[in-house]
Amino acid sequence: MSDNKKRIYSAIQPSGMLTLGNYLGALRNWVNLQDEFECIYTVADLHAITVRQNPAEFRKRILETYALLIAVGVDPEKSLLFIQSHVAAHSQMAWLLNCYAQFGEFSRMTQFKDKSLRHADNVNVGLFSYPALMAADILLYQADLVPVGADQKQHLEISRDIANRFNNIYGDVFTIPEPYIPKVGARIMSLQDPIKKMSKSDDNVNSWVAILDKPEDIMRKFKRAVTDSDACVKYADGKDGINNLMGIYSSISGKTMEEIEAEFEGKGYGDFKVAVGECVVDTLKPVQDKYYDLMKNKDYLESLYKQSAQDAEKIANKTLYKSMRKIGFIY
Ligand code: ATP
Ligand code: LTN
Repeated sequence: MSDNKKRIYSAIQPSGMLTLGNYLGALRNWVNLQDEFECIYTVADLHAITVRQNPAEFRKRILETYALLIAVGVDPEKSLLFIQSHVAAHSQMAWLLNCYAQFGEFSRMTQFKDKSLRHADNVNVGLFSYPALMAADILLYQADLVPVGADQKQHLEISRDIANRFNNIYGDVFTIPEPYIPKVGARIMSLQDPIKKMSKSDDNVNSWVAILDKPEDIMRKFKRAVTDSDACVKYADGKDGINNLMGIYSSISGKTMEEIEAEFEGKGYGDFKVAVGECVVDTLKPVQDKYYDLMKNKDYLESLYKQSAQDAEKIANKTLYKSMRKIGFIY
């Protein structure tokens, strides 16, 4: 890894099947940034246990997520790609940063409010202090830029606040990270309730398209997508369902909203939904083929994640020890 390129850090939770929202909002950018930047990407398994996971499924899903990241185009030769829990510094740094974050600021996090409503029987302290672990991830690697979907903007702001607060006390320890949010695709909505974001942990399987969904399932989900009674493919306030489908189509085809309106002028929603479904199927097909190939070679995956964790640890420990020394620990 070269020293003069700016550094990118991002992560994704292995909390379910990765969705089209994850792909268009985040992963596609991860791939595109690899030539210009020094990229570090993580499967955020520690974050995922803020919601209860079934052990056997969780173990399987961590590896699947790792393979899927390579299948979408993260190149382990160019970028560091590792599993968060394999580098102990993430948990250690999260503890330190918890002590530089305020109860009040964490209480205002929308994700915490949403998830505590959705998992009312398990509002654990980890769910609350989730942003400290996320700040630890980013700050350990002195990342300049963090590619994420729009829903993570608030978490990034808090990471910046924590970093600034720490630097103000101890001098320049952390690089202050900037968010990198795509112009289109930053917020893909649920196909069943288009005012909610498409989320892989949504119980309604028809609300999301998984990257690994079979073509017939993808087509069915798009045909059933909730729209309105207008029957005119036009981007407008109040047409959340159609706006979302147009956003997906635009994000994949590169066409503007005006071009899409012209293409489907005089055609009904049925034709439009089929066109969106087909372009999604075509985009995901090569990713799926690569994924199934990779999963045949678990030894290869294991050698990759072990090596990357060792490489990541060297960078992470340097920042961890520097922060500890600044705080006054003996080590
Ligand atoms: P969960 O439902 O378990 O909270 P998630 O689907 O929101 O998970 P994350 O692992 O939290 O996924 O997010 C991974 C990345 O994908 C983040 O950068 C996030 O901003 C982005 N992302 C998630 N959902 C969407 C979406 N619907 N549209 C655009 N980007 C998204
Ligand atoms: N909270 C993020 C996942 C995540 C992350 C990060 C993203 C964990 N650590 C560090 C960017 C940088 C999410 O997407 N829900």
